[in-house]
This record gives sequence, structure tokens and C-alpha cells, in this order.
Amino acid sequence: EDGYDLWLRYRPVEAPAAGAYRAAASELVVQGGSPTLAVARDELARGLSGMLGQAPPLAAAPGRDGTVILGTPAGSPLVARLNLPLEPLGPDGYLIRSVQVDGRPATVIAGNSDVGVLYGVFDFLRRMQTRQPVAGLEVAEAPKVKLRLLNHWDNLDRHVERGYSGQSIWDWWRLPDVRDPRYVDYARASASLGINGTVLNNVNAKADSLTAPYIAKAAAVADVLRPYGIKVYLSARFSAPIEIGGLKTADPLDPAVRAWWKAKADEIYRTIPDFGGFLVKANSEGQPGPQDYGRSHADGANMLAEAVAPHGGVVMWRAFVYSNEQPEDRIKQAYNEFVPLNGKFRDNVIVQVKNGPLDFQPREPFHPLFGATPKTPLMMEFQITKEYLGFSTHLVYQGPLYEETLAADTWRKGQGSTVAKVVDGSLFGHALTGMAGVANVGSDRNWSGSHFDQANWYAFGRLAWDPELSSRAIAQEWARMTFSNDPRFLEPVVGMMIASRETVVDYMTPLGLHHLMGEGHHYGPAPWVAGGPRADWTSVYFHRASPEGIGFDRMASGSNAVAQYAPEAGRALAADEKNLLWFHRVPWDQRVSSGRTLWDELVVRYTKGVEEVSAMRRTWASMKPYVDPQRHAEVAAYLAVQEQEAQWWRDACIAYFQTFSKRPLPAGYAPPAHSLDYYRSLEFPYAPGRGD
Ligand code: BDP
Repeated sequence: EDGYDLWLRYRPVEAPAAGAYRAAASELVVQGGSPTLAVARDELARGLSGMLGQAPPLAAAPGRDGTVILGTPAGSPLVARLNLPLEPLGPDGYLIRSVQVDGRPATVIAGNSDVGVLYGVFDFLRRMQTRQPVAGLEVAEAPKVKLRLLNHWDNLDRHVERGYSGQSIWDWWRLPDVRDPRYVDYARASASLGINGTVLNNVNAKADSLTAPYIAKAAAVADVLRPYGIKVYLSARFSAPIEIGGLKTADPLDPAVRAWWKAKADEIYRTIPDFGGFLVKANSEGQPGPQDYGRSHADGANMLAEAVAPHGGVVMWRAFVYSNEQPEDRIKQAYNEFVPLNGKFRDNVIVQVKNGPLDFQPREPFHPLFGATPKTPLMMEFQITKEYLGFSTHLVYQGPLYEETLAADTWRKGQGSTVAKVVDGSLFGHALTGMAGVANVGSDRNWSGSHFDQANWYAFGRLAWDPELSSRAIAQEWARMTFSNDPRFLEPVVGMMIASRETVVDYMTPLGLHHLMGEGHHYGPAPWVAGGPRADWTSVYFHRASPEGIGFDRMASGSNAVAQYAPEAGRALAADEKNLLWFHRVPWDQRVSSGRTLWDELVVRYTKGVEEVSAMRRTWASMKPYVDPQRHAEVAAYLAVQEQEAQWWRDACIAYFQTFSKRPLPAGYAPPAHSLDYYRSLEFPYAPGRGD
């Protein structure tokens, strides 16, 4: 048990459940042939043989009670004959129904497309994996979001930007001739969640990935992923026409540039006929973009969109931008640049927006762009890899973070205008919808760097399918499939997963603090970071601690970033103590809801965060009877690291902020273990995941 099998372990089911499942899956009938149906059939056979001891035989027609029938009405006369209400479920939806066929009980797993059938198979297996009944089924599922994508920040040399799970799984050097079997397992795992696309290369892109050799490599990956319903996409470097095209400019209004991109798109589609399209990071953190030529983001996006449109491709244009002129509040920039472009994008463009307006912090209010561009569809970008959440050694389940953002109310069309409804297109009636997760997948044997980080991949995929699912229900499902169905395991472990998000907020950035991490590598605490090329890359810019108080005034008296939200939403966010220092500058002695002063409350929260990690360690230690020794030991070793690092965060932050507050720690709270100078002197030149 090294974690390679992820949530697709298919370990034997115990009696009596196994008997009922065997009776419900006594043989398989698969009419119609396609690579996708073949993988659906194989997955079902694999899952059933793992869980039930042997794979049921394949039959041409139902011949006994308990047949499982797979197919589409178009490919299977048997499925067509059942007249199932598949129509409203769209191309990716599926039905699982307990039916009678010629007087015998059977289960049909049907979709309008073969990929729908594959998704249905994974759902059916999941029911067994989580010990749900498979009799009397009446399941109808359709994804609420169209583009359900992983974004790999993977470089061509296999270094993964902000990756903490080894090298890139894409072995560019050996591709296209060598196709690592891992690509298949990656596809199985992703398809089991409904993920239907993957951007193979880093948003900080090299133009090389658009050259013929690299297109051929991407095509080889596309061939492997295709049966699983997963399309490949590429991050496009905006200046590629200059770098690999020999042009003098990349101006999006220049006819030669437009022609170059059209020809490039045609070339890609000749090699990868179902290529998904481009993801673009432009005019952000030094990346080239249309503003280099005095053009807008819409000009840039529309040029690329025009090139891929004849082939059915899309352009995902990122709103993670900040300009070279440093404004008074960096978090306002994306909104200021993109709201005026509302409605100015071609209809195959979708703007990709990070969950919060800064950068994947442990807690941020939702991004104010959500709901603010009724005429331009926005897709969600979550970060699955834990750049700001303790890398892969900290156990932090991000389901609650994702859920908090999706459930947030933008109020843009009155109460209930949630971010989820913006993302699924229902609020403004958009057909092009999407959710992207910055992948945490790497070459580590366990894929994600830690066993529990697999849950973040899982939760992202499930929420991309349905942004209104509960993160607790998702954690339950995942824990059952990945570890154990024993309630003595599930209750404490799911509880620990759910609590872990608030725990990391407490020991890193309580009460709305943000951007306190180490410079460059983003490892560990460094609230003292100051100076350097940009004020808005420092910690002091964001926390603004002084002898008077701490926090960033984003109310009308300050940067007024709060005005970027609908008034009701802004009021709710600013009144929530969880966001206190995000929106307000607060004197050290001001009382908070607990009745304590702000300073005391900060110390209490930091300490609580550490104590909670200690409690997680104890919980996990007591789970030994339910977990195989290898995974138990590996998780335990990481929790020990997390406990030390939580303590480090607490102590370093308290030592630093105390130089401003000049107040004692509340009674009974231990002083930092070391001096502030000690914490400041720590350096990590080899921390993983750095950018270029
Ligand atoms: C930041 C990362 C940086 C990414 C950037 C982005 O530190 O490595 O390139 O986001 O999203 O969080 O483009």
C-alpha cells in the first residue's frame, strides 16, 4: 500500500455486502465498440474482480439475473429498447437504473455518449466502494460545469512550479515514443471524477511547447487520455510569434501575427484533432501580453480565440494580472482591468479567475470579479497544490476552502447569487463554463506528495462536476475509498480533514492576515519580508503592522477594495471576523468577539492552530488498527513535520508582531522558542517548487 492506487483501490468487500453486490453484477453486457466503452468495461471488470473476487463474465445478451448493461442508445439496441430519459442529461451525463430486462432484474448504466457511460461505471463502482446499496437504483447525473480541467504548472524540463510531489508526470524528453503507463492511471483517476481536460504545461509558458516536436509529444499524451474523455490543452506564450515564428511583433492586431496563430492552430489540430485550446497568462508577473502593444486583454484573447474557433477550441484567459505600475492595493487590479472588458470577448473565450483576489492564501474572500461580468463567462481557478498551505507535508483538506468560495453569495442578482451559480453559468445564462485546479500530481509514487493530498485532487474533481456538493460528503467518500469504511476510522478522520483547513488558517494567517510566507519559495513564515523589487511582493505591504495596530484598510477609509463587491456582499465579508485584518486596520487593544484584545486573540489563535495539529497527530496515532502500516507511518511522519512547522509559524509570527504590539503574551501562553533574529536568519535555498 504505497498510495499509487489512489481512491481506485478496489479491495475485497466483506460479507454480507459482497453477496448483494455479486448478485447485482453477475454478468456484463456491453453492446457497441469504442475505445471509451472498452475502458469502461475494463474498469468495471477490474473494480468488480478486486472487490468481489472475480470479474463477472461478458455476455452478448442478458442471460441471468443481475446483468450489468453498459451502453448508449445509439450504440446498443438493448439500451435503446429501454427508452431511458437520457435526453436532458447532455453529452456527459448518465443514468444508472435498476430495470427488468425480459423478466430479469438488471442494472443499466447508460449515457448519451460513451464517456457518459464511463462516468456511470465509476459512479457504480463508487457505490460499492463506499458500501452503498446497488439495488433499486434511480440515478441521473449530469455535470453542472462544462470544462473540468487540471492545470499543470509543469515545465518542459519536468520541474513543476509550485509542485511538491516530485517531477512532472509528463516525460517530455522520452515522449512521444515512450508513453509512461502512469498516463493511463492518471486518466483513470481523473475520469473517475469527471475531469475532462488537462493543460499540460506551465502558465509561465515556453514558446517551445508550440513547436512541431512538442506538438507531437502532446499528441502522444492526447492519444492516451482520449479514451477517458480527457482533452489536452496547452498554455500559450503570447510572444511565441516572435520567439519561434520569426516575426518582429506579437501585436494581436497585426495581420501577420493573427495569420501566424491561425496557422499554428491549424497545425496543432492536424496533429491533435480534439485539441481543447489555449490557456494564457499574459501581462502578469513579467509574462508578455497584448498590453505590451497597447492592446487590451480582450484583443489578445480574441485573436487566439479566432484561431481555434474553426476547430471548436476555447481560450481560457487568466485574470491573475497585475500591472507594472504598483497601485495602492494590488488585489483591486484584476477587477479594474476586466470589468470594463465585460462582453468584449469572443464567445469561445472564458476568463479564468482565482478563487480570491490575491493568490491562493489560506483564506481570502471570494474574488470580486465573480458576478461582476454578466456578459463574459468566468471560470474558477483553485490551487490543488498547496503552495501556501504547507506544501505536501501539511495535512490540509481543501474541500472546505473550495466550498466556502463556491457557496459565497455575490448578491449580483439578489440573495442566492452564489459564486457556484456564476461558475455553473446559471446566474447569467452562460453555456461556456469551467473550473480549473492547479494540479498536485507528480512523479511521486503516491502521485500527490502525501496520501491526504490525494483528497484535494479528489475534492476538486467532484466539485468541478457539481459545485454545490458538500465538502464533508466528499471527504467521507474519499476516506472510505482510500482507507476504510469502518465508522471508527471515518468519524475521527473525516472530522480531522474538515477541521484541518481552519487549523492551517490559525497557525499561519489567523483573523484575515495574508501573504506572510517566505519570499520566493513561499516556505514557512516570513512576516518581516520588506523591500525588494515590488512593495506588493512583501509581507509588510499586506499586514501593515505598526505600534498602532495591524491590518489592511480596504474600507472606504482605505483602499476601498470592499466597493468591488455588491454592497450586501461587501458588508457581509467585511463584518466577518474571519476577514478582520483583510478589510480593517485594527488597534492592538481593540476587543474582538471573544472579548479579548486583538493582540491576545492573535496569540490565542496561533496557539490553537498548533494545538490542533497536535490533536491531529494523536487522532492519527489511534487510527493504527484501521490503516495499513506503510501509509499509517508515512502520514504520521508528515504530521510530525506539520506540528513542528505549525509551532514555527506561531512562534515566528508572534515574535515578529510583538515588536509592534509591545504587549505581553496572555497569561499561560508560552513565549516563542527562539529569538526573532533566529527565525529571520533561516534560509531555504533548496525549497522545492520555486518559479523560474
Ligand atoms: C503564484 C505562484 C507563481 C505562479 C502564479 C500564477 O507563486 O509561481 O506563476 O501564482 O498563478 O501563486 O501565475
